[in-house]
Amino acid sequence: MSPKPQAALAKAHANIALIKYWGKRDEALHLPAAGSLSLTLDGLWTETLVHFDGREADAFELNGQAQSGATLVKVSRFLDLVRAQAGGPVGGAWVQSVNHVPTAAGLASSASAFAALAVAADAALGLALGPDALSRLARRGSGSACRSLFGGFALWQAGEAPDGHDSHALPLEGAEGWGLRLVVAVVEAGPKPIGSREGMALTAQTSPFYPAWVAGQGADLAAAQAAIARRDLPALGALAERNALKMHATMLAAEPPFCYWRPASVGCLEAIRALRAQGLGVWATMDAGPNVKALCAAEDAERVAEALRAVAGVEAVGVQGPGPAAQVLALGEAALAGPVALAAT
Ligand code: 2P0
Repeated sequence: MSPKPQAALAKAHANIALIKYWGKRDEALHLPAAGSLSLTLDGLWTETLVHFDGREADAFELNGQAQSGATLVKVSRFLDLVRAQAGGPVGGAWVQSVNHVPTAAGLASSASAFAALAVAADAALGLALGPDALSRLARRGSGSACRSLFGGFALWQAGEAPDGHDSHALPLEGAEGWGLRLVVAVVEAGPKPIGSREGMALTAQTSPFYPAWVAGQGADLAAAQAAIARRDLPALGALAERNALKMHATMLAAEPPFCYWRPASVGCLEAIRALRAQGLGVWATMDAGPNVKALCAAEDAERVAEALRAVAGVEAVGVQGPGPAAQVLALGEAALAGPVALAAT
C-alpha cells in the first residue's frame, strides 16, 4: 500500500480590524508596534490544499491560475518556515488555493490566505502546532493573518520579544449572541496609491502623528475589550470609527502624504453619520483601501445596506456576521480533491 499522502485542505475566514494594525517594530518578522483587535467574517474565506508530494520546486495555483514570480516566491518562502519545523527534510509542495473573497470586492485576502496556508501546511506534515504557534506562523506570511486563525473577535497582542514569540493573536469571547453585523460597501477603486505594507512603513518613518497613534493604541484596545465584555455596541462602534480615522490621519501627514479614500468613501461616511443622526446605531471603519465597512446590529443591517447602496460610486454592498475559526477540512487522500471551485459569476 502506498503511504498516506502528506496533504491537507484547510479553510480560513477573512477578518476586519476594529482597532487597527498600522506600523511595525520589526519589518522582517512582521512584529507590530501595537496590538490590534478584529472580527472574523462569516461570508469571506480562503480554501487551500497543501500537498508535500516531493516535487523539486513548489507550485502554486490561485483561483485556477498557475502563479509565478513574486506571488510564488512568497508562498514558497512561507513553506520554508513550515519545512524548517519538520523533523527531517521535506520536499516541494503543490499548493492550490481558492479565494472566496471576491477580488472585485477589493477586500484584502492575504489574512485568510496565509491563515489557511499555515493550517493546511501544519496538518499536511502532522506538526500539530498549537493555536499560538499557528497564529505566529500565519503572522510571518502577513501580519493580519495571525488574527484569522480564530473565529469571532481576535486580539493580536503586539508582544515585546525581539524574536516575536509573544506576538500572536488570541481568541476573545463575546462575538456571538448580540447580533453584530458588518455591512461592507465596495467603492469604485482608482489605482491604489500605495500597498499597505509600504504605506505603514512610510507612515512609521515620516508621519509626525505616528508616535501619537502608537501611544493611543493601548487605551483603545482596553476600551474595546471592555465594550465587548459588556456588549456595548455604541461604545465599540464609536471606538472603532475613531480608531480608523486616527489611522487614516497618520497617512495624511506622511511624507509624501497619501490617502486611500475615494469620493464614494466620503459619501459612505456621510451616509453613516446621517443614519446615526436619525438614531440608528451604526459606525464606520476603513482599511488600506477605499471600501467602507459599517458596524451595526443585525436588525439594522438591511437599512444600513440600503443607505450605502444609494451612495454614488458604491458598486456592491454585502452583509457579514461573525465567522468561525480556521479549520482543517480534510487530510491525506481525502484532501487531494482540493478546494471547492469558485462559482462562475
Ligand atoms: C488591519 N491592515 O489591522 C490593518 C488596517 C490594513 C489597515 O493589516 O505587511 O497585509 O503583511 O503585515 O497584514 C494590512 O496589512 O500587512 C492590515 P503585513 P497586512 O487589518
